[in-house]
Amino acid sequence: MTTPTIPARKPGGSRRWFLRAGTSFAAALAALRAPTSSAADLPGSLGAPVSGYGSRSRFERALRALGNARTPRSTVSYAPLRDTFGIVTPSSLHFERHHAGVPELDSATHTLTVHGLVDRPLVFSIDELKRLPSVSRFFFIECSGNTSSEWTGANAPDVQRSHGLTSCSEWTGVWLSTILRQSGAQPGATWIVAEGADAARVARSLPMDKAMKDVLVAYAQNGEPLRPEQGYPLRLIVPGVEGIANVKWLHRVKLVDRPAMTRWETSKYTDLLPDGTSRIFTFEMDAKSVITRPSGGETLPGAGVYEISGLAWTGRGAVARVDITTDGGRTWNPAELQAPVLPLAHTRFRWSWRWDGGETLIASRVTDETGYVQPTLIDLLKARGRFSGYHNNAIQPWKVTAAGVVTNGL
Ligand SMILES: Nc1nc2c(c(=O)[nH]1)N[C@H]1C(S)=C(S)[C@@H](COP(=O)(O)O)O[C@H]1N2
Ligand SMILES: [Mo]
Repeated sequence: MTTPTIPARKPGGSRRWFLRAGTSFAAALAALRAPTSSAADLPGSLGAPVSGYGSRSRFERALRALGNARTPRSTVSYAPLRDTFGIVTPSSLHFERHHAGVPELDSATHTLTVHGLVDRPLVFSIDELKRLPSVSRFFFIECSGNTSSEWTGANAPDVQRSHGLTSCSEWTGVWLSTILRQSGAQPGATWIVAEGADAARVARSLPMDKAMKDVLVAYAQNGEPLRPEQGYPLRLIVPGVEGIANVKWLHRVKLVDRPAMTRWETSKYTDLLPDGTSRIFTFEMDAKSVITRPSGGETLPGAGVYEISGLAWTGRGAVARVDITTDGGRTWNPAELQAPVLPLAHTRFRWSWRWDGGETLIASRVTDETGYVQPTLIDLLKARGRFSGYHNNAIQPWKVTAAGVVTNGL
């Protein structure tokens, strides 16, 4: 048997760990099992037949974690970020946040009304929307309440509970600008108000320039119609902007001359500051990253090489770099960014780590293309002055004990 050779890569490439480790990958892994005869693994009978709509292997168990257990009906569920790969969140595991449950809407009868300060009020069926020029893009959504547990010290046990209110999908639909050009906007129309057809009638105001720039009226997600939980049959995707603006079950867009000041942009989703002013209409999500593997709740079997992997994103464009520390912040090393690095989408990063078996803290820190650097929680608290339920984008450390137990390092 010959020893497999690892193709040479430029320094900084994906084999960088190998050069650092100065040993073979196999030796660096804690325990590799010797191969056994595979004959016993061969099935003795035919496998299952084809099926009309696929499902995952029964050996896979990752689930959304349901929040708000106190209330009779959970209104939030967290994506299992540790158990997802690449940059697309499977639709079945996309986080959920609904203020009044998931309405049952029929795409055959659902309509979108465009009215207010328009030249021509219009009503579109879903089929009519599908006749307009379509566009498909990868965008993340993040609830501005994501990571709120980490503000207070009520530290979440795992990355699902601490960071699972973000997900990334390929969305397909029509630019809102295409639709608004059909209705025509009157001169005073400086804002739009988008409203959902759920029982809460969630509605958010958006400035007209954003509405005309890159807002998507989406009817599909990851290659199939939207999931009911994600707004079937129609939702707004407002790239980079806090989750609540991404109005689900969209049935109405009204052109107006001022923001509507709905409940969802005043009493909610506003951060009161110590000086009595508030951060309101905080549209763009600040750059944020988190290591998803290894992360809270897992146990490393022993010293050796581990791939550190995680997600980074920013509401202001593309991720420029991610740095990793494995020594509690003394030194930082650039992680490899998995192509494609798309603006306003999750970016997957990875770095191979040779753990010496000692207790340490590991963390990631993103820098976005505007030069903004993800802050520590202490710096963020200094800037904001006090705990707020929203917009915590601080660096998330995970503590690794000598026994390999990974816990929240905050
Ligand atoms: N109509 C409507 N749109 C809504 C909501 C809602 O409750 N009703 N929740 C908002 C919030 S707070 C967030 S974070 C995102 C969550 O989108 P998702 O459930 O598809 O992850 O949808 C937003 N759009
Ligand atoms: Mo949200």
